[in-house]
Amino acid sequence: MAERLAAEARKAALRELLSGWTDTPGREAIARTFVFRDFNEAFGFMTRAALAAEKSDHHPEWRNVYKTVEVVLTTHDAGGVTALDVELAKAMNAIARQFGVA
Ligand code: H2B
Repeated sequence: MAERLAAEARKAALRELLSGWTDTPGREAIARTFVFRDFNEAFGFMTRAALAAEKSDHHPEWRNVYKTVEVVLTTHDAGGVTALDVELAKAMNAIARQFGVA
């Protein structure tokens, strides 16, 4: 099982991630809201991110409203944020950049 990151390691990981990810108040999780041009692009992002998530057997909590995708990442098995979340967050940033979202 992946090892849970303590508060400081979680903050350091957030600083390393390019942009947008924040700690989540009241939960050991990281979050980012992505805003795309339209629903087509938001769902395209979700489709590519879903494939990446399934490949690594690590899955997001997320919510889509029209062109906005709210993502929360945590490792349920570990009860907190692990390297698996950091890797998925980086992958999502890279996919979002393919749609012009920095
Ligand atoms: N995703 C996330 N975010 N946390 C987990 O602990 C987790 C997961 N566990 N995807 C995986 C699947 C586990 O349930 C399976 C059995 O590997």
